[in-house]
Amino acid sequence: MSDEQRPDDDDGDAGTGVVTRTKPKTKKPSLYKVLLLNDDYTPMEFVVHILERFFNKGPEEAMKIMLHVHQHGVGVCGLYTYEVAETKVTQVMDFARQHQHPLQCTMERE
Ligand code: TYC
Repeated sequence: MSDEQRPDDDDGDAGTGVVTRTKPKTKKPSLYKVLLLNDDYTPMEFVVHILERFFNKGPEEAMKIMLHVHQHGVGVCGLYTYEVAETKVTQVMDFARQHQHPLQCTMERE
């Protein structure tokens, strides 16, 4: 059937269409930095342990991050989706409180 012969559909636009998306549109999740803050009381070894235990850092990387926080006041432990970052912050804050250290951990959108 030619274009001239084909009956028009009833939407009144004589068959002009809208291009439809074939690939489903996906959104990348926002990432959040989990930050450790320096203080004068939390032992250095405790901070290194936190970085190994909750952020899966090796001993050398953990030491490097701890010293960065000690010297600069704040440092990034890792980048995570919102819920994972929130869980890390809670785990660190609970663990520090259990050991009566004033260590502070927060998160910030990348
Ligand atoms: N400033 C602490 C000390 O001298 C060590 C420390 C490092 C504390 C990093 C907190 O997030 C921190 N014992």
